[in-house]
Amino acid sequence: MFKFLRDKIGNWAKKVSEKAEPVETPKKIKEKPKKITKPSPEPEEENIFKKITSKISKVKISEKEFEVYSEELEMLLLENNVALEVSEKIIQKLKEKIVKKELLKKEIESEIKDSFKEIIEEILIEPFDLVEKIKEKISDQAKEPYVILFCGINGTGKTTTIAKIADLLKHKGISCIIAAADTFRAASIEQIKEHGDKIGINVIAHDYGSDPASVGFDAIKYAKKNFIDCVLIDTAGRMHTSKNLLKEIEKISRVCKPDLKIFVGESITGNDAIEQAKSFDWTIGIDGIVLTKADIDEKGGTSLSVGYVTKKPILYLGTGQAYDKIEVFDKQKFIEKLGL
Ligand SMILES: Nc1nc2c(ncn2[C@@H]2O[C@H](COP(=O)(O)OP(=O)(O)O)[C@@H](O)[C@H]2O)c(=O)[nH]1
Ligand SMILES: [Mg+2]
Repeated sequence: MFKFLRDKIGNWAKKVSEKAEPVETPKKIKEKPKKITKPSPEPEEENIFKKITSKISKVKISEKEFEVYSEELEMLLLENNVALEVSEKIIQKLKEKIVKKELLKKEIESEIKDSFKEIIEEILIEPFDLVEKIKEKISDQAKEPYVILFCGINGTGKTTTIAKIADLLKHKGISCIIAAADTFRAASIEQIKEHGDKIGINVIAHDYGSDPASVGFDAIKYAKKNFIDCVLIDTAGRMHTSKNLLKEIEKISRVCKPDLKIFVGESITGNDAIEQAKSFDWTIGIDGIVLTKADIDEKGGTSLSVGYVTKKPILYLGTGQAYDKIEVFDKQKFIEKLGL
């Protein structure tokens, strides 16, 4: 996972540290005035040795040098699915942190990596705890179910993610039902029902071609009547560029009044996933993101960028096809996976 980005950042840091020019040593090293009152704590010989070695190995990266390196870095980041505005931000921050700073040559690689770590920590949005959020609402006297609407384009893993989340919530003692509001794609109702059977969760479905908003509405009604804690609404995949289909999801959202709207995107699609997230956010206002297929994402840039660009947190990463292949998005864990 995220192998390419990790290696690229590491290799770049190494290269910069190898190429960095030593700070110019002064022509004459001024003789230190002899201290009469306080004796030197270390032998004179050792002091001189330290002074010389630190002078030789100290490096400073000039602004000009950094420009050259940063062009290369920008390419590496873009190639690894980091969005343009995020790579620009990284470079600008990195410049502030390392340019013109006197560093020991051996320290420069770790200094760059540490700076990266800080920058990435700043860029990633802190996710909220979905389980806690649901528990907060259902512990309320109102006894209203917590409603989550899932959106995204075709094939990103919405239905699979819903099954995973339903299973996860069930294990946390939160009862769920699923609304099969993808009434459009052939076999979609059978697919979600099959998941429901496997994980032991009821699915509320109408016929194909029926109004998806009314499926969601009925599922909420059923949940209220049967004291079910959470309703997960599956929807048909729609291109983020199709105005009519976006109108339809806007209607589902208006009718069902979800507590949370989650965009499901593929981590492997890079900038496209970011454009999709922006478009759904613009249409219904998303609250969080699930990035699927992180198990086959070698690059990692989408996970790094999508939150920053949309200002919405990544809540979970999908890491495989099985129901338990879902991980809470953890900033520190992500940084660790990048090997920083
Ligand atoms: N490797 C991998 N495959 C996934 C993941 N999530 C979903 N899939 C697969 O992606 C395909 C499409 O998933 P589906 O849930 O039907 O997508 P939908 O059209 O958005 O509802 C299926 O073959 C899933 O098994 C994931 O996290 N990792
Ligand atoms: Mg589906």
